[in-house]
Amino acid sequence: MTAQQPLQPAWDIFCKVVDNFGDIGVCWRLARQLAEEQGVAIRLWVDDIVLAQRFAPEGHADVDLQHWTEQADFSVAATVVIETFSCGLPERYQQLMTPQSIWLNIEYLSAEAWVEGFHGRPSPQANGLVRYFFYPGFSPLTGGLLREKFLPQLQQQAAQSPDAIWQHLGLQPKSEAINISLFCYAHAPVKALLDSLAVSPQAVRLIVPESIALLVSQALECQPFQVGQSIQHQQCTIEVIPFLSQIDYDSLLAVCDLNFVRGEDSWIRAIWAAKPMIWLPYQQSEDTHLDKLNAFLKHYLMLANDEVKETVVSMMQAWANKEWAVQHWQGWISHRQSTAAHAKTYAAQLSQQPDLATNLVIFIEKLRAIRV
Ligand code: TRH
Repeated sequence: MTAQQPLQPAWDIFCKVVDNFGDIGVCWRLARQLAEEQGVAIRLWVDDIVLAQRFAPEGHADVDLQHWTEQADFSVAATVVIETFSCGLPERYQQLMTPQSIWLNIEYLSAEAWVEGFHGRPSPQANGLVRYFFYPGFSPLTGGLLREKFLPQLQQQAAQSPDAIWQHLGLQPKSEAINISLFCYAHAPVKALLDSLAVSPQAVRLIVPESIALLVSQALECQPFQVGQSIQHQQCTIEVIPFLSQIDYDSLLAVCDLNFVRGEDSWIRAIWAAKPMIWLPYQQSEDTHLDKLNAFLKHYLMLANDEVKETVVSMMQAWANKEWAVQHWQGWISHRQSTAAHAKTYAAQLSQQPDLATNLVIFIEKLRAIRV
């Protein structure tokens, strides 16, 4: 009786949590989509396993979540190895790899033009292995964007029965107010936003996930807000909600009228929600995050009319540069319809491109073909 041979895992994905939720957010979404849509069994190696389990408590039948530690037993190297955000592969693991191993590094997302020139390029390693750069992006010359097949159905449900989604999220339908979701970093001008919403010409509901509730309570110099709390701030009702599953967060974005998002994954989810959005990039040294913002604005507004261009640029720039004021909120309200129409058009056009998981599979099949 031979010892049970370890199952050959089809693909290994390595994820190192830098901070926040985006590293695990992107990796979990990719692993789940590869399993569900591409039929690939995945081993997902994560260093912060507690965060990963908190992030996806339900797990997934075809995603084997593994704790990436110094002592981890890799047993065998997968035929396809996906490193994410240049997290590096353990030396011990690289020693298990062979020249037949396919090693990709999925980089952070950027709308900057230089990405197209780096996507798909090989990087020969000192140990003889070859690592390929795989850049997500907004153009057909990049790896594309994560986009699951369930999204159109989710959006249709949000359009046809928003009340059912509000109930599912534990919130009362509030169609007479402008519903806004807020997800931002500590450096965002939250107090200025709250002050502008307080004097809004139309009632506003600001939905705040628990992970940033403290930011909002501090801006109002209140005791820390708790999940389930509803706080009236003049024209603005603030409602604190628990951290949602990724799918429920998609639903929230789809039923809101305006979404403030950040980083990488929620940025793309807001695009697919096809609603007006304000993106705050992850802050980087020498303000390089502002280059990323400008590159995205250029792409996002390529086909927009002047009114939409002016409104969206001034809002996103003011939000990123801590210059938010009442006129930004009032400006959006007077151009709400045109920015909403643009968001729908942009999402419809961008979703014509193949999604990242599909591009990944195609890229790997091409590599396999030239390796035989
Ligand atoms: O949390 P983030 O700031 O993560 C960041 C970015 O990924 C950034 O690019 C990276 O450099 C840095 O981490 C290290 O923002 P992001 O990317 O939007 O990830 C948040 C994830 O959390 C995303 O998958 C959406 C998800 N989410 C939920 O699932 N439920 C929620 O309630 C909320 C608010 C977010």
